[in-house]
This record gives sequence, C-alpha cells and structure tokens, in this order.
Amino acid sequence: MIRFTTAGESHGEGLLVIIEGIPAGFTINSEDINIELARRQKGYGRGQRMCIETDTVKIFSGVRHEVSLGSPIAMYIANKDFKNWTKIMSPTSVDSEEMPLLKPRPGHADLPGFMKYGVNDFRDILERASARETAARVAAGAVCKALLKEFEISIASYTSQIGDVTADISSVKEDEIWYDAEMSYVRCPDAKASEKMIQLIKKAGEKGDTLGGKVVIVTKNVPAGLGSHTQWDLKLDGRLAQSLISIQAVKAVEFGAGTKLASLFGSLSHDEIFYDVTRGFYRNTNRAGGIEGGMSNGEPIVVTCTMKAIPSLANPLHSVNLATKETAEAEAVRSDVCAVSAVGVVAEAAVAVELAKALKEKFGGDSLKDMKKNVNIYKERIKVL
Ligand code: EPS
Repeated sequence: MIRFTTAGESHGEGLLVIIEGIPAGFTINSEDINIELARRQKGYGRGQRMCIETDTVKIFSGVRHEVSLGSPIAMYIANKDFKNWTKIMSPTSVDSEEMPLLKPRPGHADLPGFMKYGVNDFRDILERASARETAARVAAGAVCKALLKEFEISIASYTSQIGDVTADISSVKEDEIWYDAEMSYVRCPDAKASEKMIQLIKKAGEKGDTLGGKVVIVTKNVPAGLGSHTQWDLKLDGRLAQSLISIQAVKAVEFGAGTKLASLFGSLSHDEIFYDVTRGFYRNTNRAGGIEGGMSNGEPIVVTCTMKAIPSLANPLHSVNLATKETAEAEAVRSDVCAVSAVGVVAEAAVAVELAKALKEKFGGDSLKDMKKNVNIYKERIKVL
C-alpha cells in the first residue's frame, strides 16, 4: 500500500514527509522533486513568503544512489523563514513577550480549532492549518509522478478561472496547453485571460482583498480498471475527491462535465463506446472524466477543483476578540492575494499519489520490474478481451 504522512508547522523549522510502499528499482533524484516544489511557489499573487523560501528537498532515507529501495522514503524541506521565528515557534522555551492571536479570520481554521483544542492562542492552530504544508504533499506527489512516468502516465494542470475571469482554451492546440500554462504567471494557457487575471489580482491586492478560482487537472494514459465498483471506499473518484478536497481552500471537486451534468439529458451525459483493433475500446467524448463506476475507463482523467478566496485579508473582516468577546477586526497576517496557480500543482501531486496507490493495488509488485510486467500483460488482455 502506498501512503504518506506529513509533519511541520508553517513557521517551524521545516516540513517532513514520509512516503511508504514505493516499489524498489526506480530512479528518484531530488532535482525532479525540486522542480515540482519550485512550480508550487510560483504565480502572480503569491505573498512575500515566497521571496523568502526556495523550497528544496533533502532525501534522507529510502533511496540509494538515486534508486528507490522499497523502504520508506523520508524527505525534509527547510523553512528558511524559521530563523525569524525561532522564539515564537520554539519547541522548547516560552516566549514571554509574544502576544497571543485572538481575533479569528472567518473562513480559516482559527475559531473552530481554538474551540476544539482548548488553546489560548490560535497560532497553535494556524501554524499547521496553513497551506505551507502543501509543499510536503508536493514532494510526495513528485515521487509518485516519477513512478507513474515509468508507465507513461502524465499529469498536468492549468488555471481555468480566477475571480470572474474564465479561460477560453478552444483555440489553443492540445499539446500547447501545458507549455502555455507553465509560461503564464497564473498558469493559464489563454494569454488574454491570463492578463486579465493578473490585473484582477493586482486590484484585489490593492484593496486588501483576495481571490479564488478553478484549476483543471488532466491525467493521460491511465489504464482502465484502477479503483473498484465493489465497495464505497475503493471507488477511484471518491478517493481522488477526498484527497483533492483536503487541499487547503479547495471547496469543490468535479469529474468530467461535473456540475453541468445536472442539466443534461442522459443522451448527452455519457460517452458512447467504440472499438478499434489497434486502439482497443475508446470514446469520442469524455463527459465522465475518465471514470465510470468508480473505475478508470482508459480515457484521460479530468478533474476540476474550485478554490475559495484565501481567508487572510489585509483589509480584515468582522470578527470577535476571543478573550474580551468584543467586536474586532480579524487578524491581518502576511499571506497570498491569490494562490490558484499553486493549487494546480498541489492538485497534480494529490492525483499522482492516489493513482500510484491504485496502480500498485491493481498490479502489485515490490519491484518496478514486476509491476511493469503485470501492467503489460493486463493491457494486452483488455485490448482484445
Ligand atoms: C504558504 C501558504 C500560505 C502562506 C504561507 C506560505 O499559508 P496560509 O495557508 O497560512 O495562508 O501565506 O506563508 C506564510 C504563512 C507567511 O508567513 O507568509 C505556502 O504555500 O508555502
């Protein structure tokens, strides 16, 4: 079973991630992981913190001479900013001068966490709730992405909306979408929309406001039959949705035509089935987003995630002082104006982990060689049935 766990606070010493179940025998180098970490940091609208950090990974177990051993892979990403927070975030000594945070931000974990954990300062909550943790998820995702690449499975994403600006990619060639997304400051392949998004983020920032949006994640070449219809918690779409909605500020996850399906007749909701000797079974549409009955059907897996606007506002919302119960403005902490460009990269990582998990479940194998052999035999079988 592939699984991972993360640890670390936003302004603590660093982030840790341990990923288990990765088969032995495939090449992992820290540079590939660093590329993904750098992609997560980019984007117009990211906060000051991104100028402080240059996220890089230190692999300290599970890999020898750049090859996976099959043992747990432990990785560490240092928080460069920690040097400015050594007193406030010290795991040992008490900082007597520190003022507790007591004016919770609506939409953040501050108030529910304060109530649930009985703390006296909601820094105890926000430090772990922070989306800084997604750097660790991206490192785990990068390992899984590299594993999926061995099976020619690719994952990419683009920004399709920020605020009320939507992208129109109907005139962008399919193979240029991903390149154009990487070249855009907001990861949007529609150049005109990209410019409008930047202007909108700029305006929001000037007003002390924030913005959300949507990202689309596309995974190609996934073999049919990952996940299962046999039990609720084995369904691939359910598993992907859980993983994606757990990303900070993600509020909705859609597969294929998603919410549009509510208004469509059955005749226009599904993907008719065709067969060709060389291709095997295929479809001409992909309204299902590559998943039917909780199983991949061989078409690209297409997921859209909606991210709400970040709840840390420089121009704060109405709140209440938790000590005095008096009306107050929410704490204004340093943050991003818009992190939609980052959420695409984090969502790619989440998808990579879930698919690697499902691939290993279906094909087993403690070694990459065994897994590859099993995948090839299976692919031949389902082509002819
Ligand atoms: C960060 C995500 C955001 C940033 C954070 C770094 O965290 P949050 O979810 O708490 O808003 O604001 O940086 C800071 C906390 C800071 O002090 O600037 C990330 O993705 O790395």
